Amino acid sequence: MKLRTSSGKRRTLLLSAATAGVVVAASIAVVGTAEAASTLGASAAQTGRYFGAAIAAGRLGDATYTRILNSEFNAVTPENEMKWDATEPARGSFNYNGGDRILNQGVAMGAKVRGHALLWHAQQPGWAQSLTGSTLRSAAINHVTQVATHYKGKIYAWDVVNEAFADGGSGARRDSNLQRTGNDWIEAAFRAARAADPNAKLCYNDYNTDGINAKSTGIYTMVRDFKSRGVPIDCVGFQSHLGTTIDSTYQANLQRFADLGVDVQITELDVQQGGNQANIYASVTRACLAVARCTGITVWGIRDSDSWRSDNPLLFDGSGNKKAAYTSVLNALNAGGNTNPTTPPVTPPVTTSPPPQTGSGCTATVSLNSWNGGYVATVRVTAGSSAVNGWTVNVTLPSGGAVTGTWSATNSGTTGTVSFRSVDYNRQVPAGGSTEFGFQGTGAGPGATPTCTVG
Ligand code: G2I
Repeated sequence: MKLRTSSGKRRTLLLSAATAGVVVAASIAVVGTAEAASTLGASAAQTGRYFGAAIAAGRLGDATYTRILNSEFNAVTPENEMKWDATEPARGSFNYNGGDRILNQGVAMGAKVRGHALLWHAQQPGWAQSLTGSTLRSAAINHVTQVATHYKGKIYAWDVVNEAFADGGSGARRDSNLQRTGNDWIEAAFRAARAADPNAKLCYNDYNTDGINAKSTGIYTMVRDFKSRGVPIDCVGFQSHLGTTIDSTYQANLQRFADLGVDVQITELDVQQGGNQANIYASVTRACLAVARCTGITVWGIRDSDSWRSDNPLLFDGSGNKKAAYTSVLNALNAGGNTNPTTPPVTPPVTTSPPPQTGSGCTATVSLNSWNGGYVATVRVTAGSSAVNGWTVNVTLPSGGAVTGTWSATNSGTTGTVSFRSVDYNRQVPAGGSTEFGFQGTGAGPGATPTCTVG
C-alpha cells in the first residue's frame, strides 16, 4: 500500500486491514511526499544523512551480521582496523589488510567510510609508545600522512585525532606521549591529513562530550581557535557511549559546535539496556535531525553480541532480531528533521612556489602545508612535450631543516639539496602529463622552485 500526502505534515491515517476485516489505527509519519523508509540507512538518507555501524573485519564471514549490515546501514567505521597499531605495526612498515577489507565492504555497499582513527593515545604500536619528543612527533605526522595517502579519495571523514581531552572539570588536554610533543600536535596532524587527502572531512572525536560540560567546552574552544587561525577542521565527532540518561543539553551542545562552522556527527552511539534505552536512542536521533549540520549517526556495532560493552547496548539482539530501540530510531528518522546541506570541506591555505623554469624534459612545483616547526610538501612533476621514463627532482632546504619522510619517491640525503627519484609506479609520465610525490620535513619548507631532470 502506498501512503502519500501532498503536505509535509504528520498525518494519522486509518487503514483497514483487508485480511481480517478489522480496522487498525496506525500513526504514520510521512516526510514530504516520500514513503516512510524501512531501513535505518534509507530513512536517514531522506534528510541527507547517513546511518552507519562500526564493523569488524573478523565478523564479515558471519551471515547474520553481513545480512543486517548490507540491508540496514549506509556508512561503516572500522572498529579497530585503521588504528595505529593495526596499520603501522613496525615503524615505517604499513599493513592495510584489515583496513582495506572494511573499505572494500563499504565500497561494495555504496556506503560512506569513516576512517578511525589516525592519532590516539591508546592502541599505539609498541614502538610508538616508547618514542618521545620530536622523534615521536615526526613518526606521528608521518603516520597521518601515509595512512591518509593510502586511503586518499576513499574516506568520507577521518577521525584525525581521537580522545585528546581529559575527563573531569579541567577542560584541558589529556596527558599523553603525543601531548608531551607540544600542544600543536593536533593542528599538525590536521594539516598533514588535509595535505594527504584534501577531500576527506577531518574530524576531532571524543567521548563524555554528550552535553555542555567542561570537557566539551575545552574542545569547543580548540575548534573555535582552529577555525579562527585556518587550521583545517571540518567536523567534530560525539561518541555518545551512553548510560541510562541523556544530558538535557545534548542537542544544544551539537548546535553550538555546528554554529562554529563545522559538521557534527554521532560517531560511536551505544546505550545501556535496562534503563530507557529506546527513548534515549530516539532522543539522540531527534537531536541529530534537529541540527542541520549533523550529518549522520554511527552505532558502535551491530548486535549486542558484537559490542565492546556487556550491557546489551545496541539495536539488534545477539540473534540479530530488531530491538525496541531499533524501532524507536527508525520512527525518529522517518519523522524527519532539518535537511542536511551538502558541505564540502574547506580548502586550507596552501602556498605554491613560483611557476617552474622550463627544464630539460620535466618541471616540478611544490605545495606546502606548514606549521610551526615543520611541513608537508606535495611535489607535482610534469613532463614536457615528450614522455618521461624516470625523473629526479632536486629540492633545496633551508639550513637547519631536514626531510623526515618521503612517499612515492626515494630520496638521497635529508638536508641541503635533497634528490628525489621516481619509483617503479610513477617513473613513466606521458608527454604533458604529471605525477605527484611528497615529503615531510622539519624547519621551514623549501623556498625555491625545485629542479627536475629526466633519467
Ligand atoms: O572503547 C570503545 C571505543 C571508544 N572510542 C574509541 C574507539 O576506538 C573504542 O573502540 C574500542 C573497540 O570497540 C574495541 O574492540 O576500542 C577498544 C580498544 O581501546 C577495542 O578493544 C580492543 C581490545 O582491547 C583488544 O584486546 C583487541 O585486540 O579490540 C582489539 C581487537 O579486537
